[in-house]
Amino acid sequence: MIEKQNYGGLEQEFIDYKNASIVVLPVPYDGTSTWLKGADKGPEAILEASANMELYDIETDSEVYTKGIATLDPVMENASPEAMSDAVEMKVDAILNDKKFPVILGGEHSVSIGVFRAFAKHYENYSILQLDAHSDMRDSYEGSDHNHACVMARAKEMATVAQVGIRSSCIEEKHNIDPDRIFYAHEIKESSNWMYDVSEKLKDDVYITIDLDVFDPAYMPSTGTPEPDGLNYREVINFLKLINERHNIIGLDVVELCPNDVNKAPDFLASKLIYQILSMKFCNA
Ligand SMILES: [Mn+2]
Repeated sequence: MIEKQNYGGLEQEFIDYKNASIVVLPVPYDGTSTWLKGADKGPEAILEASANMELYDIETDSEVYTKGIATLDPVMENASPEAMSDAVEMKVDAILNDKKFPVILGGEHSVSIGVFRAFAKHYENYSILQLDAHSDMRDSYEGSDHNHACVMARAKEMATVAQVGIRSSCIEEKHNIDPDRIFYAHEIKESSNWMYDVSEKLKDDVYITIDLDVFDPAYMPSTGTPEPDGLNYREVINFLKLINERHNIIGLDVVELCPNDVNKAPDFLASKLIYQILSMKFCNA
């Protein structure tokens, strides 16, 4: 019998939904990805890696799992990106009604659209912080406005956005991109103040959507559309520490892990990234 994976491989007393402060929702959807397929295997790979992680976080000197981390059954709606978004919205809405902190595991980036909609119901004035190689600002793509390439165009309709680590766009997206709210990877590398500049653009409540291709492919080769010249792990962690100090992080998704059978390091990176963000959020002394 295959045991159901729970994030962190935790003992029963820490995975009970009722007592959990944190809820992990896997969405293994890969319906609209355009190049390398396999993002549907992402959630399982993150959960598997997470069971092999040390649960003590050195930087915050804490064990965030003791706050309770429940892992829900995956959302399996596959009929269309629109139907999947509706199903995700319903689940996240329920998690927010229960006053718990949602962590969504993709799947490709289109899984975030339903999440944004659920947050818009609960937060009148929130910001969406995107970490990504791609601006994802197309109005529609391949016949759907719920395609992964349109995620941030949808986000912009619901919240103020800031885009970080971007290094790939198409010219048709330019009219949707606000030059004051996009922080290109090449500019970040030359700036000493970029983290504060991003923070200035964000409201108090911040939802974070992380497309793992924001990282340089040297660290994160397991994505559908890897782009050179990305951020490293420490840059991302230090940036999110600053965001956590200055803002209220209200939720998180980590998407586009396209796992490799041989190289498991990227799966561990994704898993630990989530754990470190949760440690900052819940255990920052
Ligand atoms: Mn991307």
